[in-house]
Amino acid sequence: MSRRGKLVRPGLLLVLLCLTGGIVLAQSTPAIVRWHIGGGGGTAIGGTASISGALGQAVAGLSSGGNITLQAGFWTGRRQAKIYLPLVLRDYISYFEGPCEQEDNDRSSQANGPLYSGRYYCGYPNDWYDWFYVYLRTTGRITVSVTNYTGAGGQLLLFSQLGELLKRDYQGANDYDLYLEHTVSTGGIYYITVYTERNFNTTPYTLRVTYP
Ligand SMILES: [Ca+2]
Ligand SMILES: [Ca+2]
Repeated sequence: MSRRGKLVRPGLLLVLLCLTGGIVLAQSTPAIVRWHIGGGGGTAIGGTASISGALGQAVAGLSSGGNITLQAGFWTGRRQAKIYLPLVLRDYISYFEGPCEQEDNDRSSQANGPLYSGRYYCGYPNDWYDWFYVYLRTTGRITVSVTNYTGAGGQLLLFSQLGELLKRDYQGANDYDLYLEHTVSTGGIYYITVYTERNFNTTPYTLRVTYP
């Protein structure tokens, strides 16, 4: 019998300690090495725990059944595909869908727009100022019409992006329509204001703008 037979080599001892530690951890402490929160961004909180999700990152991976395969996320093992966002988005404009004004729209920085050319929008003469704007890619004629207008002391105004008054129409006596047209020499943003002095009410007026 030899005492050497009872010795444990240092390397083997380290492996045994690691295994033992792993067993202890598995028995007493839940461990999540890697995770991903699917769906949108934000933070879910319950008690003292909170988990943050990654914005815009869906659950990654493939799911398949039969001849159907669903793929979500960006890191899915598929071959790389090149897309050219600057080309896709170069002429993209996110137009104001309406159908009615969205208050507060009481100053240029709150203006609803850009409006589609030729679309009918509704607004309410329920306050002093309703601001809208259009975006022209090129020069041309802007026409603005407001019909079924039931405010009083009304005005329809067209401004340049720099705030220069380009055209104005005053409401006349027994007048329920406002109209202006103006030819602009440069493209860009133009602001439209429906001004109501009094007789505020919630009968909708119809606003329609045309431009090239
Ligand atoms: Ca309004
Ligand atoms: Ca307003």
